[in-house]
Amino acid sequence: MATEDSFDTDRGNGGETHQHVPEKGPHDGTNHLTTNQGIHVSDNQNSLRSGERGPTLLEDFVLREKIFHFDHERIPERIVHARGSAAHGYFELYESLSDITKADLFQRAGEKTPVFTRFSTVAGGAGSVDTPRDVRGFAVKFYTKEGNWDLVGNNIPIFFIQDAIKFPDLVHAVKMEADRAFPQAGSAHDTFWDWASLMPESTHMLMWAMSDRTIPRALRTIEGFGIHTFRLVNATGKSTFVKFHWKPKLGLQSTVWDEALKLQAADNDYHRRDLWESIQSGNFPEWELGLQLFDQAFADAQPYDVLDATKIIPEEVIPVRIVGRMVLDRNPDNFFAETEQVAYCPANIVPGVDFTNDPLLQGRLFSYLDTQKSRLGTANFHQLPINAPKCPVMNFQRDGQMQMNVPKGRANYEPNSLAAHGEEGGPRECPVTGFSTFDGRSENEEQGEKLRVRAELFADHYSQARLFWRSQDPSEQAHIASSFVFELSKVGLAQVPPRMVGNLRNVDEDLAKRVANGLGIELPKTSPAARPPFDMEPSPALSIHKNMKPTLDGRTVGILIADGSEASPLAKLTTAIKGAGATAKIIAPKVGGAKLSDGKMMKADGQLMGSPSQLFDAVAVLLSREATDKLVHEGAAVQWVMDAFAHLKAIGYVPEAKALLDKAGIVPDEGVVLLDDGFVTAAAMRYWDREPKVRTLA
Ligand code: HDD
Repeated sequence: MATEDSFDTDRGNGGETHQHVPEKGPHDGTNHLTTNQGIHVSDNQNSLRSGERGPTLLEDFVLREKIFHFDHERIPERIVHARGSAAHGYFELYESLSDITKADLFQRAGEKTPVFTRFSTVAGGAGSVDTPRDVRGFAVKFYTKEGNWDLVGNNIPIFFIQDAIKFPDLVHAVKMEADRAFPQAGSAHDTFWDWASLMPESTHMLMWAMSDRTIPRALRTIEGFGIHTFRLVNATGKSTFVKFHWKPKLGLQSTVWDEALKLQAADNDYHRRDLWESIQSGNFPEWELGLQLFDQAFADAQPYDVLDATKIIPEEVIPVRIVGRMVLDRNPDNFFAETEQVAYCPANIVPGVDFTNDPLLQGRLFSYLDTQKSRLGTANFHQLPINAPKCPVMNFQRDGQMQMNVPKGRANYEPNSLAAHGEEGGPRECPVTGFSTFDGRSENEEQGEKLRVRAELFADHYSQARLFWRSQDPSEQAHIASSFVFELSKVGLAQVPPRMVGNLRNVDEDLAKRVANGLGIELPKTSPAARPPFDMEPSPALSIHKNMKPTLDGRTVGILIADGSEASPLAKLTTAIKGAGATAKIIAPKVGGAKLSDGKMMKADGQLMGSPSQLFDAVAVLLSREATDKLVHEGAAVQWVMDAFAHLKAIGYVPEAKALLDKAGIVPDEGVVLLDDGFVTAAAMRYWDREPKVRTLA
């Protein structure tokens, strides 16, 4: 038998010395490897065998426990939103909202409430890439003093469907196809467009999905929306309707489609890494929380139904009132325990917040609790640290798989009279502090017979799709039309594209023509509309371009150097980039770096081959003439500047490097500037006007 002294990993290896001798635990028992039963492990390298070359023994509980646990490391992934990244942080209230809600987290200006926020794509599996064209989930768990409130939203303020009963159909249609299991993480395929073209109510959402909203630059640059109309209820019981908005501090920022496609090759984890690194470096992502508040009289006067999740209320009609901010300042300690096991549920609300009769929301209230049981395996998933409220939880719910608590006493039922006889009687209900549901009937919400119908105004499927189209600038419109062409060009079912374009004729004749032309098909007949669409006043708030901030704050600039690059302009440039709040990444042909003009080695952050310009918001080329002469024959270098140009980014260069730009066919415009000529200012923008020079859009 091995004693601690004789323990050595050489055993079982013919006495030869292993290269790696594992570190031993201290003999006092601290920091000692143990089994899950707390038994100290003496050897984590060799299983228990009958003799040096004999069979492994069933008795080896260390081995069996380790393999048993490993065998069950994966849990079922989320039905949707499987791919996600999350972070801890806080919500800070700017002003008391006690006049409109009694929710504790909205009472005291300056108060901070801990949050855990998870962002996700919808269609792809847990191991899929970060940058497909897809809606992004935006789910926030507020750990309030009165229990957990989950605001489970998306980065688009509306949804594909009006009634939860259609959700399984939507998800089946968009996920990989049933027989062939592809494509992964994308909507550009037969079943999605077959379904969508038969569901006119999805048209408004399709407009958003085909816009650049679904190819964001970073999770830090997306908006978030609660989507449904909710209620806020104050201490006197008065209800105010509310729509929740998250506005990113960095402004909206998206990529262009070609860039998003290439990012899938450049970095599968582009968004996950960006979120992690920005928090790691102290550059904390931040959003402001905004509310659109309105009453029943306003709701009654609108030409759409505020209970219809396929409709927005334009910000120009009801302004967004900013009431606080969310800062994400801590990465998870463990991805599985936190990001994977977090269980959001729109039914988790606190006193002062309430639901409406939105039929999509009503169905969600069931689905999320239900799904957690099959995903996390037990009704006790709320006890996992990431899900547990940070306030007392006291009730008579008992037992079940994986019960973590050890409730004391006999009181596991209510009412009981145990307290009267000297025992613990357990908690009791409280009509004052307890959650009481707002009685919607007093505010004209239709209730009565039991019907499977939708309210009349739900039948208008096109007016707001038209509003969205008319609110975009010409470049954004071209992106939308081109996305429809791209997606429908991947559809093999001949009946689908004409049907979809027939629907689009109800949105805008020009859009429909451009899509038909891009597909090379005849303009089909206009699809019949259940209600004739009407024109709404365009809403500039719906445009990304009109809401982007010309800023380098939080962005990344790639600088291409090679042996012989001038040291002092490089130092000046990196200082200026950092001064503007951005990160400078040095890229060189060799990751070890390059020898600068002053003879010093400059270490690179990335090798040219593995760091294409998709990874940066703007690029600078700081090469000597000799290095340029070499790199004009290097595909990766030519592609580096060519892609930056095609992705409408600023390019800064020194005169010695001009030949590389020429080789890439770059015709200088206001975004292509000499380093000394205000490159850092130019780098804060994208150059949309350049696009017609680099690609043909629909
Ligand atoms: Fe959902 C997850 C957002 C409609 C059923 N949903 C999920 C997540 C987000 C959303 C962000 C991931 C949460 C996380 O990070 O863990 N879902 C939405 C939005 C919707 C919506 C904004 C419409 C406004 N969802 C919706 C409907 C149903 C579901 C109508 C079913 C009737 N959603 C689910 C689910 C998921 C989910 C199957 C999968 C994993 C989970 O819940 O925890 O229950």
